[in-house]
Amino acid sequence: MDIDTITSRISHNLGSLKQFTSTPGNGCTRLPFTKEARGAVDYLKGVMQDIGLEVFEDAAGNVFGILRGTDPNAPCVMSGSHYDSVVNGGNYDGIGGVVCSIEMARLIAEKGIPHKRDLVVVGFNDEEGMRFGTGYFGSGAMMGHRDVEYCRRFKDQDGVSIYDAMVGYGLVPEKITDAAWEPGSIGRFIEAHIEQGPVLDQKKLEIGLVTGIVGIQRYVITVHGRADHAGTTPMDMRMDAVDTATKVISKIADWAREKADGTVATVGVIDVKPCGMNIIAEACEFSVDIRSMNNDNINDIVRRIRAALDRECKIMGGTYEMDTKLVIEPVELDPYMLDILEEACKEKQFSYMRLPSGAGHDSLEIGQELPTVMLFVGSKDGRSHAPVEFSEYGDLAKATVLMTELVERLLDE
Ligand code: HGY
Ligand code: MN
Ligand code: MN
Repeated sequence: MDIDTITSRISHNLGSLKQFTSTPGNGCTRLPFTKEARGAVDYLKGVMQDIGLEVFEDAAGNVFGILRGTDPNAPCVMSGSHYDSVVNGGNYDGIGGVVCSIEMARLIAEKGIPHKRDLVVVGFNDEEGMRFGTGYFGSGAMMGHRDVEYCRRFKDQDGVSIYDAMVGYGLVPEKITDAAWEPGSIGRFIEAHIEQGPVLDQKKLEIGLVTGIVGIQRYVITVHGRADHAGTTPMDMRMDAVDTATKVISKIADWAREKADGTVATVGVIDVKPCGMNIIAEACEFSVDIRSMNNDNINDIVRRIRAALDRECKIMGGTYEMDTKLVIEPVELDPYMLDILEEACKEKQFSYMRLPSGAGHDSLEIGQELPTVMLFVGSKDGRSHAPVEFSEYGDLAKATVLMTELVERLLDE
């Protein structure tokens, strides 16, 4: 396996995929069910077809390429990541792993050695949940966790539901359950991804072997007060939604810090209505994203948020709603596959370490039910979800070589 050839192929494909963004010059914005998604999927299909994979898109907007094995009844080995991005994101998050999996399939196809199990490469749709505030739509659909009601329920900031966005993209939401794979048909899942954090970069390591992925809970909370004149309304007669919401928001990060075990909590979105300098806020909507390897910590912070909202809204005389967007538990990743990867790192003298993932991934959804493993490559300065996101193509090539070694073994087990 010529690492330079793999590196140049990855560099070429990721370089070409950069064009599929709605914010050219300001990072990658490739939201689900958009023309940018369509462009990236068509590009990926072309590369997969060039390798000789059987290519198809499913009812959720995922794209698959299959290298057939000799035993159609054997559970397949699947590898991939997501092709969507956040707004003004980077050019490696998700798509880097999709390209690595495709190059891994190419290496195996080029050898032309028959193998027992199908090798399936996948580009998942809407892992980020950026547009609809959810997450893991494509991988969740593949695992049988998405239905038409789910598609109708979640809407983007323009009020477009997943359902309507799917129709606009040419999909039939009523067929979303067709995206579910038969239980037992997928044997193992392998995902290469950028770390999106500072650890590998600071330690100058080439590979991260991911031991587990944090659990995540996401909510959108709306505090309801009353719009009034900012000048004439005495302080004791106000129902100020911002005053009440911020009394809760200001505590959330400290509740995470108190856990002192890597638990994190983020309020990334705050929206005020009617949003006027001289109007007391009628409503204040904010997002909460809580993550930990310890699920009890997440539940405790959610409990404290609810209790604070109850207390502060009672004092203000207002109300609140707490809309659940995502609830998923932490996963431990597969020790058997991790050990094989670790042996391969040693044999190839790739510098590596084992570490948990603070970012969510399709592997978080899939790993709830299937043996799953992830490999990380470093993120320059630990930056991600920003246009400056950068990873070394050579490191992605090394992850590809490691995945190839693992998958070749799994295909014939
Ligand atoms: O939010 C995340 O952790 C991931 O980038 N979807
Ligand atoms: Mn990602
Ligand atoms: Mn991401």
